Amino acid sequence: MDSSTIAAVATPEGTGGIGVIRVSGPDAITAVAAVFRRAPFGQKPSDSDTDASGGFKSWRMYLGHIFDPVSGTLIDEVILAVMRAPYSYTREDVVEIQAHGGSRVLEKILNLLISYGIRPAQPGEFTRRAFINGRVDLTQAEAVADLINARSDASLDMAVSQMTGQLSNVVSSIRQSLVSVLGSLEAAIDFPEAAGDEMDDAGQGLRLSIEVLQQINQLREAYESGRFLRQGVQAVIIGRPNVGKSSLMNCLLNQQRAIVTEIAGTTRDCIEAFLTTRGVSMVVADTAGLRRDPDPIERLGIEKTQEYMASADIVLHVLDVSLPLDDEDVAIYEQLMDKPVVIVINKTDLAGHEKVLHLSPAMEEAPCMAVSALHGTGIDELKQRIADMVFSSVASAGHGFIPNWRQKCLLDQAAEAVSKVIAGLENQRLPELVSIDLHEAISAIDEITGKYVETDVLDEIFSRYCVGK
Ligand SMILES: Nc1nc2c(ncn2[C@@H]2O[C@H](COP(=O)(O)OP(=O)(O)OP(=O)(O)O)[C@@H](O)[C@H]2O)c(=O)[nH]1
Ligand SMILES: [Mg+2]
Repeated sequence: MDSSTIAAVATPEGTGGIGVIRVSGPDAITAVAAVFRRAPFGQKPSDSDTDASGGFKSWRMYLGHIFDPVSGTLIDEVILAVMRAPYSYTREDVVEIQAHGGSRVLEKILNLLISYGIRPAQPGEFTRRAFINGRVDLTQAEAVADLINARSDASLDMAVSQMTGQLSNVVSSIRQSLVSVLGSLEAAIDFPEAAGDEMDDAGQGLRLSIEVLQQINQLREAYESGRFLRQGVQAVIIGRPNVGKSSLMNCLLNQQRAIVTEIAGTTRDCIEAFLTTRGVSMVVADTAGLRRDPDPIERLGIEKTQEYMASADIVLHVLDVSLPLDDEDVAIYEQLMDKPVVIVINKTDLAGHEKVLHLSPAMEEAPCMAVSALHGTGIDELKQRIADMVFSSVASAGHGFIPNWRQKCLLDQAAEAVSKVIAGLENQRLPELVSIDLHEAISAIDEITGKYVETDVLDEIFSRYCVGK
């Protein structure tokens, strides 16, 4: 265990009203005390403000100045928040210095602390210490990064529930069941003469293993269907040239992002933009209109459109209500196969046109929204429809937890091992052999919560955090 004391600026770069420097480790309090003069300046602190040795009390805030003891120069007026071990974020002694939020001020304070033997923290090192010191498990530590990076209400809610240990609870109950199956197998190995009980134990072990596999599979499915709550939804707007795809994109963004003209084939490249709507974050892509006889540049654009379509989570297929449905519209729709799709019937404002578009039988099955991208009508309803589609797939995903990719890979390993356990119990294989698979399942589960985890895995996880967290 690293016993150094670390410090970092915990607030974002740039200027702000206040900036926080966080210090953690055995020397945190003495180092900060050496460069801090309390207010009211010149007066002795009263007994109630300090502990028996005259030092800072835990869970107290102190107003004063940070100064350079060598030159005597005053650096800033600050508030210290002192949290003594183990009642702190890292379970070590922690001091948070609330200074003014100028980058130069914060840099000076940090350098001063470094001259007192404190070292700059690595990305995520405070949270890593919280994990190493047992304050949080690995799923909770990972949720801290998700919480900071959350760009929508839905991903924020998910991060909060994971941070408060709800995913850990589900995973722990899976582990408990596996351990209890292991217990009965080991009893069968150690006391083979208790043959009568063995049959009962094997039957119960099998039932429990099947239950565990179901729980693991629910979490794996949640990853597939809820991945976009973590990563954002990839939505792509497609359709024939000139139907109003770029106009729709601009309407969704409420900004003139893509060029709109009456010339068919205006958009040549795919244009992406980020959008948060109804608690869902989305990357929307406007694409080149799909048609059979494109010019060479359009052809390249169409190839890109096909790639976007293949990787999209949701497709918005735009049709022009003022034109009859065309073979090409049907052909585009058929390419989508089983992708979630919303048919967007555009240009509903056009007076004098037949406003009912006769869709193909397959298209009739898809959700259909009428809009006017020119006037912005129907756009709110369309956004709501997209959000509903996202949330309904998440709601059907089980516990409401969405594992991240690392956790999902370990769940895959656990599922494979538990399937082998089930097959072993069903075929009455030797308990010694079945227990090998059980151990494998348990160690995959333990890696999710970080009970056993390699250092390089931790390095990889925490390197993605910001410095100061
Ligand atoms: N009346 C009416 N015109 C619209 C509407 N939406 C788009 N348009 C017009 O349709 C024409 C084509 O619009 P775009 O948004 O450029 O269409 P697009 O599908 O991106 O076209 P390409 O990029 O060429 O494939 C423009 O003249 C728009 O002003 C609408 O809701 N109502
Ligand atoms: Mg366009």
